[in-house]
Amino acid sequence: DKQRSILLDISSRFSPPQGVKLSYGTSGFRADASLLESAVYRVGLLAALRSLKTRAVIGLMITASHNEISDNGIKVADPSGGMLTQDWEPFAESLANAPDSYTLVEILDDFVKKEKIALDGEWAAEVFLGRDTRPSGVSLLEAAKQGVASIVKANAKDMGVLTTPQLHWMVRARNKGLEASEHNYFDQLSSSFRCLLELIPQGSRIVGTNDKLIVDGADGIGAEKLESLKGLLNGLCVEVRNSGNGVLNEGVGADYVQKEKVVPRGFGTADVGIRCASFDGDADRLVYFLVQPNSNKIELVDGDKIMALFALFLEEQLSILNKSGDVTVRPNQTRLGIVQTAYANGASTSYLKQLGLEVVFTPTGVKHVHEKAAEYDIGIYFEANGHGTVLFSEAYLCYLEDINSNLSLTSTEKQKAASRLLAVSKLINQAVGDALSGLLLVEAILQHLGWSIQRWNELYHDLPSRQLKVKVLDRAAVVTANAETVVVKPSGIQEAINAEIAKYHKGRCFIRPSGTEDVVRVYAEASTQEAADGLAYSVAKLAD
Ligand code: 16G
Ligand code: ZN
Repeated sequence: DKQRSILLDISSRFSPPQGVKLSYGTSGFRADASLLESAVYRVGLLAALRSLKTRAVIGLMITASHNEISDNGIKVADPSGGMLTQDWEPFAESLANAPDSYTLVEILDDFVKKEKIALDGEWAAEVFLGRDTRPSGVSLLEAAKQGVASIVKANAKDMGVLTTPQLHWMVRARNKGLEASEHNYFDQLSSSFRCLLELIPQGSRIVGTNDKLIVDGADGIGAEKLESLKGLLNGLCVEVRNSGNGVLNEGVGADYVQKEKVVPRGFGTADVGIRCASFDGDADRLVYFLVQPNSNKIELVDGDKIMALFALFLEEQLSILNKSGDVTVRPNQTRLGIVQTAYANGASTSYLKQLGLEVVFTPTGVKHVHEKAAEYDIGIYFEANGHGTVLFSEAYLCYLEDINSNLSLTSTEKQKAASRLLAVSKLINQAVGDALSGLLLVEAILQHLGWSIQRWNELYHDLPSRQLKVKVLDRAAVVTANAETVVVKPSGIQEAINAEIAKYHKGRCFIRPSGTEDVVRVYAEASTQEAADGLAYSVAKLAD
């Protein structure tokens, strides 16, 4: 038939590279850009089918995030704006690795039958495409378009050069029947930020000349977008550095700053004492830092500490809402959940628990933490690397709207708290972690509390930690349980790790297979840096 011949024709122009097996990992397909054209074409096909199946807009983002500029990658955004459902990942993999067009079409056929997808129904698929600033993105975007165009009942819409979270936001907005342009995105962020500033209690705003924020844009797309957003913001003084004149992610960006704990390119002793932040290459990660005097070291304010700040602020609003006095307000029912991974610094976990909060753990990766956070009225997740957000359930948002519009409430404080929470739900990206919106929320909360970054950083002190990676023949040989904190295979290893941990005060250590590289990762924590290093190195030997 027509569909089949179109598929055979177009797909034959995108043959896969010889001898390369791609896997759809935690961040979709990622590899050297020269290897990706056929995979990207095929993910275009998948996205069109996903759209037909869900009868909703699907997103395709071409980016390799914090990886070097010669790499690229592709990720799918599901109708909610979240990650592609895990059930479809094996399909993505078999499509990408099909050796030729005939096998490809056969795999597609089987899948379409199994999933009961109507290729010639009424509904036309729609796929939003976005890419970051990588030069290879231009031709890869073209390949993705061809993929979508190979399904007769599908249309691709090029949304332009975007941050990853912008594209996810657009998919989510459109599927809620809302307008989904970049203008709408900027408008929502800037107006909810303004709203939070207007609700700051009298007298707590920091007034001072030392109030500048400097942002390292990783020479990527986030820098460009922050420059645009800046024009819409009052009450925030931002200087953007590394905004595209240097090489993307080279000695810059959130991943570099968080892993190396040194200043990014373009920063130095002139910045000592100033509040600094860093985005990664596609602006879905955010960390803050302080430049140290007389060295290239930094004091890192990581994702865990951003989470602690958010948790503190949200908890404050909830306690205002839950104060007794108004029968109309449901007391103490809000379920606030904090979701971390094993990489969260132990000091952050203790701090959050001591605030009386419920802290739960999941395996590494956005899909796991996001899914868990979505189980609460308000769920906060952050990975130490700076990826995270705050999710609000629909039911809880309705409840907040009710309070907000309830004129019989005696307490305007309660209405203000509800308004703040509503503003947070609009500011912070409900689809994925977003450096732009995360940055604005941090800034609004610091102003609300009247805090400097130094005061924020004092919330707790990180335990010294060390991360190592061990190259192994088969990382899949290591199998973990309990949110990656315990090794169940090969047998005996966990006992040996426990024996090492027992030698250290406040020792904690785990190993896990990487989801993105052919390595096993080791994480260790202890009361001193020497001890953390010692523990990490001795456990790394066990993993070898
Ligand atoms: C990916 C994940 C990130 C995780 C990292 C761990 C997404 C979108 N990104 O970048 O959340 O922290 O992988 O990498 O899920 P690893 O498995 O190599 O340690
Ligand atoms: Zn990223």
